[in-house]
Amino acid sequence: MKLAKICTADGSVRAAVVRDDYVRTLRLEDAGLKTLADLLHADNTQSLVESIGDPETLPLDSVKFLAPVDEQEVWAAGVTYKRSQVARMEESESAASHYDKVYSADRPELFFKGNAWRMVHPEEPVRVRYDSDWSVPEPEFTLVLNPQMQIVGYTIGNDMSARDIEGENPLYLPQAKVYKQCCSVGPCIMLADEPLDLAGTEVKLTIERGGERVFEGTTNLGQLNRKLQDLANWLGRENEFPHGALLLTGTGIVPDDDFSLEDGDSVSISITGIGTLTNPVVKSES
Ligand code: DO4
Ligand code: MG
Repeated sequence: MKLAKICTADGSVRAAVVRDDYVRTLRLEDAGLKTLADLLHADNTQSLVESIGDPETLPLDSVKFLAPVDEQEVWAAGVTYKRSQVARMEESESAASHYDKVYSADRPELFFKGNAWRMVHPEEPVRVRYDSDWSVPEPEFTLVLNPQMQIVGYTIGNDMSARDIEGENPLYLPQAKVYKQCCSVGPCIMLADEPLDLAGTEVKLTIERGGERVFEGTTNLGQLNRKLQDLANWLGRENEFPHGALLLTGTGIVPDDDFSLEDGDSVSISITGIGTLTNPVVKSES
């Protein structure tokens, strides 16, 4: 089952079940709930959804999908795929050994990516910093975690990254990673109600420029060098998330070193079973 946060033609924001060509809105108040996160964090999400009455169905193309996040913090894991380890070691001569070690260390790299309000909605612009000449999108399978750090769902995240700023000095990582419009999530959440076929879960990144495809790459979750629940457990270690969290699990796709995003590009990330997250790219001094 897929759930989303949508905005309808009259401007109201609703939780909804997503089907192939329509959405079914959910009157959360009927179940004593306020937000999509409340529904996701309930013990019996599926049966609650089925019990909520008087639904309205709307064609998919008549609604706007919003970032499916309420008050959760959004975090990210890094260097979880071989491709990311190699790319990072190339971009940062001085810190190459740190990336090398963290790839195989027990403790993963985890960093804060943003609060819920910072998350960019599907179809809205993500940003390249004006002071970066080498920036890329990072297409990441994203865990939706309840306050107990249990995986309740999956979505798609784009961890926009300034490779030149990170490569200059690893202490600049927060500036390379966290700035306005630096992360998009969505378009919906697939409930984690069945075991995942890791190798069968494909992540695909497509970048278009002026209507032409300028980059395409794929990977799959079988390439991820960490267990999903282990990443969640590390995030929860000596930390608390009363509103739950989203955790981007790292990129397994990095364009070649001569590629940088430009103003006007379009980034699409597709993940098996979830859908496609598309965002235009903006780069400007204003
Ligand atoms: O240390 C850099 C961050 C790595 C990252 O974001 C990734 O591998 O996805
Ligand atoms: Mg990343």
